Amino acid sequence: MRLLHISDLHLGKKDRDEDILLQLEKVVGVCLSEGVDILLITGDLFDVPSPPRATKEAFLEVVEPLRQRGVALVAICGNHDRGGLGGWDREGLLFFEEPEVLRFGELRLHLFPFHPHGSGKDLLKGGLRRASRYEVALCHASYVSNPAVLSQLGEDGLLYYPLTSTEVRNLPFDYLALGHYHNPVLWREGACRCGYPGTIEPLSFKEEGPRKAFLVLCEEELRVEEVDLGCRRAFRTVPWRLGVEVREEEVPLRLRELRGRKDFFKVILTGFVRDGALLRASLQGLPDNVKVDWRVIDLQRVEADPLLKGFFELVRERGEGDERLLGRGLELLEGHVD
Ligand SMILES: [Mn+2]
Repeated sequence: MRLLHISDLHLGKKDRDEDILLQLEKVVGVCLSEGVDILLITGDLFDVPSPPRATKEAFLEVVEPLRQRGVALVAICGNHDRGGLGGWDREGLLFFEEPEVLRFGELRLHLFPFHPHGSGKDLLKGGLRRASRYEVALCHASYVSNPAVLSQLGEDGLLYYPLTSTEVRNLPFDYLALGHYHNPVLWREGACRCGYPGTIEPLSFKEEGPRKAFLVLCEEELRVEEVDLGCRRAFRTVPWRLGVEVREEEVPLRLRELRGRKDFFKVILTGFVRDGALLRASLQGLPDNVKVDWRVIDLQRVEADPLLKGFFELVRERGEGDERLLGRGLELLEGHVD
């Protein structure tokens, strides 16, 4: 028995469906070439609870080759797509909004879809005993013992139903297929392997790095292999220090050059700028795929303010012309710096 685990597709996300569907096509290709029996989706298949009909149809069309080859598709809802698709059992696609146990020969799948009062809690209720050779659980929840998961989901206010390492360790599963955190993580808790595959296509600057699917092989023992999915449009954060990576007068042109690229860019602009207002004005009408994180020190404003100027000169005189020190000091002189 072979399973492929993906998660958090977020189909229906503004302007991204084409990329997500192309990545999904890649996933379907992996299922067929690897002889996968079941494709698992651990929540947030759709970005909203009631996706437009066209989005659902586009999804079904892409996964059609799976149906033709008898590959089952089991999806649970996440916090994004709960509440409109329950019972959407169509053409071999099983979409669950309530806990359930499915049996496929020697494999049992325990489903814990996202629920405002359940999910992680249902998973931990206990009473579960091993009754099959392979026991796999699907859950849309927050594994808080990983600092990256904790900080990112915490930052976004999405720490639904936290699960800890100790709790997971005692579960009677061979594999815990997780959804909710958007970056790939694969680890082991005692005898239980655990994995967040993350999104199949990056959807924000918090999703840099390659996208993955996890191939779960029910062999002598259960094994999990990573499958690299690459991505259609990457999110890239690039630091530009004025006078180092880029000259001040080149900034507008260099930013516009990024327009022709398919990826998304966040340019962190640091260093000293001779005239911040002028540079800012020249950045109007930036392409949609480019964001500027403006962290420069505007010498024009320093010049115009006796307090800032005094501080600036003092630091420079003392031979401590470190930009970070200057930047921090100027920031502390509140409101004086962009
Ligand atoms: Mn999600």
